[in-house]
Amino acid sequence: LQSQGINVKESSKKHVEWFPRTLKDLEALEQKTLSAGAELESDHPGFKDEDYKKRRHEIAEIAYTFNPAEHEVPNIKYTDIEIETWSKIYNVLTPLHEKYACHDYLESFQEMKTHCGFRSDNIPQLQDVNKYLKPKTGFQLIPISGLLTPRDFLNYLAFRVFASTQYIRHHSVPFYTPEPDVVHELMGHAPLFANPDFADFSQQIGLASLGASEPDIKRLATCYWFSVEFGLIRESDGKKKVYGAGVLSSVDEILNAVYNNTEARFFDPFKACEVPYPITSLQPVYWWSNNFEEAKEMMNKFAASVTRGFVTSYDKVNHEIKVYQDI
Ligand code: NLE
Ligand code: FE2
Repeated sequence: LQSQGINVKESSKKHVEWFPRTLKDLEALEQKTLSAGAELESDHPGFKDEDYKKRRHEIAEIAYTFNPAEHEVPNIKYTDIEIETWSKIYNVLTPLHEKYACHDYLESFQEMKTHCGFRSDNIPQLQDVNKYLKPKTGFQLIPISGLLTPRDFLNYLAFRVFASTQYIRHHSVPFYTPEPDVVHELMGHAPLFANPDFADFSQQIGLASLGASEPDIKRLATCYWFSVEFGLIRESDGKKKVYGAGVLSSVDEILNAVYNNTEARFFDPFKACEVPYPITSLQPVYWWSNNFEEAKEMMNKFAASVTRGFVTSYDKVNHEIKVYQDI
């Protein structure tokens, strides 16, 4: 840490994990992706499908060679089978969204239909989504080739960068998959990054994760899970609507959140951060906020409680992380 220009007092000197300071540093993180989608678990529906595995490799290669500081995200030419899987999900999800997705999501989804090629017969390209998002909130989606550790994934968010997959789920399981895929990233995550409060909320989690201890990373990742992935919003009419991407991208998860009498708790990061959750099955508990501004304020307090001996902020002109030593 000292070599990077921070004077940590001898007495408070403790080990701090390396963390990215520039967009270029994110390239090093991408090279650390786990398995690059190569080793699918044996119970994955694509496990025995050689063509599917080959295709996952092909798409992973594109992310490997991509440099976030220099390039535009390359377009993928999706196959007919891939587009058919997308259509099947799109056609069932969009009417469900009309009923159960939060207002802000629906609003930017409409715009993305016009500007980013969201259609039943087209899988939108990350680059087209970025052209829409960047002027709105400075957020962008960049491709990764496989799973990142929770630390690395959250670190990207500090830069207003969302690490995104580009492959699509296996055609045999359209309505629920435990893995992120392009349906999850685009139908789930992309639209809300156009909302300034939601964008700030997401970045706060990222900034707090830079150089955080392992237990703090776990707490931040849990907050992320219960909000960005599975959060609900109580709208002004008192009805709870969905904003979490893991719900919005899955027909089964929406139905579970709406019809299965699942529990909903008020999102307090200090409480939510300690609660365990399943990652390969439907959620038993969802957490709600009144609005993104409120969620952002609460996350701000939580982030301030993650002490590391320094605080971080983002310089959006130079796309760099600034580090200030605690006084
Ligand atoms: N279960 C979600 C879906 O099927 O779209 C993906 C969740 C990824 C965290
Ligand atoms: Fe996600």
